[in-house]
Amino acid sequence: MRTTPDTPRRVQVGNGHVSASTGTTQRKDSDALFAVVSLLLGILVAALGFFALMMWVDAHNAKDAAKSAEAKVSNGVAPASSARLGDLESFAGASPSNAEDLAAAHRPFPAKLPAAPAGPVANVNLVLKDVTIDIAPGVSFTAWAWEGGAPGPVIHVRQGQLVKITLTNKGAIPHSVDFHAARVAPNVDFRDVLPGKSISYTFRANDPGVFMYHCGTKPVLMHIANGMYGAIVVDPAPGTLPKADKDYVLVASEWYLASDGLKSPAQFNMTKAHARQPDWMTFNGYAGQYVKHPLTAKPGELVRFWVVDAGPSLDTDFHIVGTVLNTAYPFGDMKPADALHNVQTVTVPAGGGGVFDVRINKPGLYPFVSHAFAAVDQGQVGLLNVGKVKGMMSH
Ligand SMILES: [Cu+2]
Repeated sequence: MRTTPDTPRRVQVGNGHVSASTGTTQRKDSDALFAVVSLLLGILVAALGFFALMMWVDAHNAKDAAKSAEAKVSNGVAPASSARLGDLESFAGASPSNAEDLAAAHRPFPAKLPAAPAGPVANVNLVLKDVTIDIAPGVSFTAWAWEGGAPGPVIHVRQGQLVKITLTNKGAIPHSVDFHAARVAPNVDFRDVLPGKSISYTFRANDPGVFMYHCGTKPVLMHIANGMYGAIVVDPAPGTLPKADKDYVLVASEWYLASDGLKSPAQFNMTKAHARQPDWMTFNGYAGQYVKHPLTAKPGELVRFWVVDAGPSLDTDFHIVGTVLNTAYPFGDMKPADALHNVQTVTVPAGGGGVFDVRINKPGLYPFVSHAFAAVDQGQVGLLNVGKVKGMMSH
């Protein structure tokens, strides 16, 4: 290395010694010190450079992630990172001071299974409509639902019948109807129907059980959560099941509200629906309606519950307090050989069904619930009054 008096600070580092370019001892000492400092500075610069490189790599990765999120949005997938879920405000349990009176005055959704039509064809007319409904005492909701509210009418047909569906859209936007009991081409029969228009299609009810039906127009989550669902019971061929003395249909569902719905009707909240944080959960569309207006049975009667969970997103864990389910047909598989016996709680999945037979001998008030207990606090509870007993449950 070439050194000159003009460049006294240049040093050569190597082989464990420091050589300086000038002749005096003092200068050699200061040069040595400088060499050490320079060495340390060099290491520092290298370290800083390394961290800078790492930060650049991170920034680059973040940019890629942002680009990929952007691509997902443009593909119609909602960005999960755009909602601040911690800020969600719950309106669970909101009630006016006269809630008890309103609950007593409420006309409960008829849970009793209607008769199936006779003959080879079952004609089903459904009308979709934008209606304001009550989902709990004093809590109203601007639903996209059916002419009679939500859920839609209970449909009852017999295995082997030809079901002729006619759907009329009296709502403001396109809707459709998807029957889980049907084996048809969904792009044809479940297609969107424009406002003011109708659609008809048929399917053979070959599969017995209890099935969900719902609007399948995108975003499906929004259409179901707004109230566009119901249940169809397909009776198994005669002789398959023991005859029930009482048949009740329950449609479980969740409600996601943008306000408490007390002074003015609440609208649907998509952020809560995506977060699966409902304000209310119900059987047949109204919180606790069968607590005030219990379903009934005589001691020893065979009571059959046909349960659909419309969701849109949470399961129902069906349980009857104070007894054990004598026979359960999980998922609505009605083959007696596939049934379960003497079980306590059976899951009904969102979009699925289950049938439950129970025979209760002791008179009393027997709550039926989703035993995922937050659901009970949010309204998914009712009572079976066996033997016309007086009084109410303490819980
Ligand atoms: Cu719809």
